Amino acid sequence: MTKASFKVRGIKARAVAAPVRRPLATSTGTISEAALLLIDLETDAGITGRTYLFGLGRHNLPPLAKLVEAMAAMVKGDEVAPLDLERKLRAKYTLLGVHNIVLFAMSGIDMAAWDALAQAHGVPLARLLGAAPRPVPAYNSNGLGILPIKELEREAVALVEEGFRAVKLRLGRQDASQDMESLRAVKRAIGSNITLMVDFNQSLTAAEAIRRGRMIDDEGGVYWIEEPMRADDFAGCARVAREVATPIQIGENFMGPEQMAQALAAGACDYAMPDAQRIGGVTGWMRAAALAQGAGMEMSSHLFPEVSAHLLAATPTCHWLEFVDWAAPILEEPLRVEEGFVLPAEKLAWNEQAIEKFLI
Ligand code: SMN
Ligand code: MG
Repeated sequence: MTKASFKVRGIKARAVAAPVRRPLATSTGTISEAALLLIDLETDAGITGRTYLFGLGRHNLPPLAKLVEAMAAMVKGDEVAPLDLERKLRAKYTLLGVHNIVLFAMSGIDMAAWDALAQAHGVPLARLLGAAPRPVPAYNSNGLGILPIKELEREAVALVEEGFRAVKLRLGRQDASQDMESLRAVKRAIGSNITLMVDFNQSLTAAEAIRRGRMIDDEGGVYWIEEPMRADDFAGCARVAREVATPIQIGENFMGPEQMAQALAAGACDYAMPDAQRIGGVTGWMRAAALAQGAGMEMSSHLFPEVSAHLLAATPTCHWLEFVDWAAPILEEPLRVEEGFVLPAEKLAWNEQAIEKFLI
């Protein structure tokens, strides 16, 4: 059944905190539970568009929900036309600045609206975007935080055994030699046939990023160095990218395609990995994908594997999907992983019983 035109009836936002299988310690803090805001965009066609936002911690969910509700009131009765919704909301928030949680809330509404459109057309999102929902290469990001060496070795093997050919290690300890020791331990544990990325979560200065980047160059075997320094200092990132041979990856903190354009113009990175919630949802992602194509740059995803699998299938320079299973407890069906590839799902459906249990 195809609905040519239908309208937003209301948007429901629910906060949940679901357990994660492994807490993830980064250089800036530990993710110990999945704090998610579930969005249901109800329409007059009887279709409900769904998505979730990531709150980092449960304390951030109430203000994010309030923003989504405020925006819901603005678009109530409007057509489910994501590009028009985006134009309207951007105009309404220009004086406040379309960044951070304002942009997250907009991205949530955008993703839910695209989900409703895909359902109305009876196709998965990738197809609506013009791509077959093909499997995309994925790395297992469900672990390898900043941990003692012994635990790292065990966890690295466990992550590979979950069916992946690539994993990501978090770095950014005070002591560079301990970081290097952890890197060598993980390399030993997984062998040279498994792709290994590292992520500093912005913890270094530019000078220190160059120093440690060169240590990693000398060590070898690292596929990318992610966010070695403050990710919005594009001039600084560009210096690091010039001085370090291992490719520099940034993008999870691009606030919309506009910022990504600035980063690319500055030469701030070798690879890009937008985050669906920060880049502007499906609409923002598709614009970012065109920027990456224009720059001839590989583009990966950050978190949100459920929607990112569809988006990457439609991305000309599709690179790696970051796989985390943090939303799995509240979904009807977990994402399918086969031989290191993630398969875009037919649809996103909530497990209402589980949601009741994890509701905040
Ligand atoms: C990360 C960022 C935010 C939450 C969890 C993990 C990390 C990643 O930077 O890229 O996985
Ligand atoms: Mg990262």
